[in-house]
Amino acid sequence: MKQNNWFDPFFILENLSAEEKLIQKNVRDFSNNVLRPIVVNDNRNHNFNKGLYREFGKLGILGSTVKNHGGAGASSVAYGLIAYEIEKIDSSYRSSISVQSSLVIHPINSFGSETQKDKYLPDLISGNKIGCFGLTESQGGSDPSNMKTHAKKDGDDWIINGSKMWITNGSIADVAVIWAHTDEGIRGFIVDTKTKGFVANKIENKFSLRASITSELFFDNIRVSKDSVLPGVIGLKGPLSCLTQARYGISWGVIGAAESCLEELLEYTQTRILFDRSLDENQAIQIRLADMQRRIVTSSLLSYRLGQLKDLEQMNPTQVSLAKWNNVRMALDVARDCRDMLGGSGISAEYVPIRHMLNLESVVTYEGTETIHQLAVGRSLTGKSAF
Ligand code: TGC
Ligand code: FAD
Repeated sequence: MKQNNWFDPFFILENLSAEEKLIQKNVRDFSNNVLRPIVVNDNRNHNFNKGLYREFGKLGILGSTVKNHGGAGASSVAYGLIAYEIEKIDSSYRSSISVQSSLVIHPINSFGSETQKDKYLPDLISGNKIGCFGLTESQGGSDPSNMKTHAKKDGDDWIINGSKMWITNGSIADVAVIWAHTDEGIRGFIVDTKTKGFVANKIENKFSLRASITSELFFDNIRVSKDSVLPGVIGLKGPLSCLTQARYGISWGVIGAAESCLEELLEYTQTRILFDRSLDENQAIQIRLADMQRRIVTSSLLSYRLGQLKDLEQMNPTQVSLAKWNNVRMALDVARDCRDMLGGSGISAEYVPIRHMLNLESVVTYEGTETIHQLAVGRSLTGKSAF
């Protein structure tokens, strides 16, 4: 009988392909050697080092599923494993990979012209250029159809006016994929962030995702050429289909965050002596630990199955809503419970749960809030839209 391994009792990791195992090992080594030593300072100083993008590029984890333009052509399960390993360290670093891969490279690869792909994908995949994705606006991110940003044709050009809020990478990006209303419906534009009239301001004083840059964008009569518009999609399904890709990755990533918290807690409860016995000898503590394992493992099985379906091109948005909702809720609850069982130490930056917990407050909100995913599942069950 095989030994039980607490984070992989159903041998998901053992049964990965040789390529998936190698990708996971490389990303885990990178995370431990490069990201782990810097995360506490990055979090404390509200810092993200742009140079990391080139390192991500060298490792092959930007646009990892793309089959050309320098992409590794990896499986969707491998993409999930990348998110999982990176988010074990911090959701901020996973966010930077999600945005570049799913929200910038994906729309250009799926909806861009061959000229756009040749122009942008090699630099985005190698990390020479950084991208951001502008959908949300201040009047309500849950309802993107209500966006005010609009683009009007002016001869061969387009003129874009409006603003975007809470944009990851906004003030460090070279390239922005901006969604705007046009007379034809919602369209996506690839905008050089140096274009006159493009302003990005970093949002300061966040309690969450402090090692990720979040910005507000303003577009004041930005003039872009007709070659900037993504020709392959019109309508909200353009940005929403990008979100489906990113939400899939998030469902994997948060398992890493939860696992990190439990790993640290297991060690703590073995060595913390209260009432003459170690904390983990108490039934009440064991039940809570076991419950965390139950939630982590069932979430892993869900994401793994979703990855297999994605590779078979059978994944649909309702499955993704269920997984994003379930797994982020799981990770947030696990991080909070781990923080509690660390007692007073749990509020110290010396331990990981409080940082993960605070990060996960963003993750439960972005890429569709928990309520939005519940309502998406509700709509699919009842056939009635209750948004
Ligand atoms: P609805 O009528 O449902 O749909 C409009 C069209 O879109 C299609 N569609 C989808 N396509 C692909 N994937 C999905 N998940 C899709 N959901 C819908 C749909 O079939 C339809 O197509 P068509 O051809 O019929 O036109 O649209 P709705 O206005 O009722 O809205 C539905 C709702 C509420 C679910 C949607 O607006 C939504 O998901 N809202 C949440 C917005 C959101 O998640 N924003 C995230 C912004 S990006 C971000 O947070 C990045 S975080 C970055 C980081 O990781 O750091
Ligand atoms: P609102 O939509 O105003 O929601 C407020 C509350 O109302 C929530 O609890 C919500 O669940 C609830 N609610 C909404 N509608 C309903 C309803 N019909 N019924 C019941 N309750 C409802 N966006 C981008 O475009 N690009 C990015 O790169 C990006 N990065 C982000 C990074 C961070 C750190 C954060 C925090 C956000 C980011 N976002 C990004 C924005 C994110 O997608 C939005 O914050 C999110 O979609 C929610 O929108 P909102 O903040 O306007 O909240």
